[in-house]
Amino acid sequence: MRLSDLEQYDKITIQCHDNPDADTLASGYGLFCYFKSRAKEVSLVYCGRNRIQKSNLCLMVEKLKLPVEYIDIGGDGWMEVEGLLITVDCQYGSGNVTGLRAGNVAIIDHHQLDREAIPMCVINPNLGSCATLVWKLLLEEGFDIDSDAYLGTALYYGLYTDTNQFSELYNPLDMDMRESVNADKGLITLFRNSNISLKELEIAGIALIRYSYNDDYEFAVIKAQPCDPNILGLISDFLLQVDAIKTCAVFNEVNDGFKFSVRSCIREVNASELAEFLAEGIGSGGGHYEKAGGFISRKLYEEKYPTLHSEGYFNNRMTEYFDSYELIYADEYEADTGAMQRYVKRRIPMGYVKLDELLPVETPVTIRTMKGDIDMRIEEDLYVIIDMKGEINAVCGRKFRQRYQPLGGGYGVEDYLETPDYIPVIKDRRNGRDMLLTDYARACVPEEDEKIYAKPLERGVKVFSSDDRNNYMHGRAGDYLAIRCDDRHDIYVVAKELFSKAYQCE
Ligand SMILES: [Mn+2]
Repeated sequence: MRLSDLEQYDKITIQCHDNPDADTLASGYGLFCYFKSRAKEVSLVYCGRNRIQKSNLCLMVEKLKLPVEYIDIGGDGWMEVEGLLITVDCQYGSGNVTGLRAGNVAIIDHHQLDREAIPMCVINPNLGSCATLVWKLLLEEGFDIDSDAYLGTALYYGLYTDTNQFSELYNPLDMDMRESVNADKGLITLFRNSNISLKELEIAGIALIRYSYNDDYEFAVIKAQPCDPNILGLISDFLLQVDAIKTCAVFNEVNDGFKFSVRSCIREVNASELAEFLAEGIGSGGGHYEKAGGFISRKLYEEKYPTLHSEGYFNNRMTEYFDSYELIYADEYEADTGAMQRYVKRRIPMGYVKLDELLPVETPVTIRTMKGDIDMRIEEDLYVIIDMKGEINAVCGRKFRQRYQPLGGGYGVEDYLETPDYIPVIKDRRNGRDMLLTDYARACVPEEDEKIYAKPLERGVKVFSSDDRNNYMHGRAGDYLAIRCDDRHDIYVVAKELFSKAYQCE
């Protein structure tokens, strides 16, 4: 569905969820601006027991002149809206949005699907904020975000609050939105510093004295009282300051599940990956190396763990995480290659871009992929290889000519990328201009001589290579541990699904 599909309706009501937060208000306002520009009779509303009272939200409504109206329909009352009803940052029929009645309903949201999908909906649970989704929908229609003086600031603030001050931001589209909108930084600073109430200060204080601690793995877990999710980030940042605590998770219950924040200060634990692990199969999580967060859906949790209480779940799952892998430091690891098979890399076509043909030497760029950002400067004779997962790998010209052979043909995204959720983008940091790397790619194949020893992993590993001191490669049971035959300390992990496609027995 696109926004223009909804233009068949002349009367449109946009409904935020009850107890609105900055994200639902920003998203609603984005839609409001759009339909207004299409000369629709449009209103932005919310219901529920409480009016907006949090001081940052009152400021947001006032300073950004948000035309949001409160509809009081009482406990058992109901109201019918004419034309089209759009619920934004929530799903029609869910517990957190008081049911207005309408003949035609659309949903625009970034939470996990709560019930059956309806025909008119756009739901993308991988995004950090609904504001990002609305931004994308607006761009798809060619709508000029800057045509409204406040919209950029609203969208930016929506993302800011929904990702714990950008610290739990992990989707590349979210990053694109943050960088491209015009936000009034003075107003953002004002909103940001009106963020917690005295009551929340107390919640944070009580939470801090109720930690549980695991001294084998040096982690702490806290369940906080119901509170605004950004308080979780605040508590976990503080908790990590404790010398005995190397990683932590802080969570609480929200309407439809659990929100959580994760922090890590050791290189052996990537907070983003730990957050993903905590939400695996029942929600979504991610973020950065040191700060991350996520959401667990109550419905999925109760199906999977009908009798386990939430503190038990978080503590067990943290322990499971630490039990689930072995640490491999590549430069000192002595592999038992006798127990491994020899394989040779198949010659699968991939994409490559010669970067100095794309941008002048010395240009600072960021290459953004689904796995994260890579900052670099364009160098002479520098290449990037785009693998079938859309991940990129920078190589110098000498290595490129040694290891790859250009095919002399073009590069079709459909032919070479397996699941293009997000196509790698190269950003020129001098002017913020984005280019899709695949638009400039040509095809190549690896030379035949890459030989490895490999074996399927029985349990997880984290491989620390000597090239990159700060990151690790994570493998799970079933993935393959690979060691280059010509360099026993060049150790890496190949995902299970990729291995048989990329390697064959020698
Ligand atoms: Mn949201």
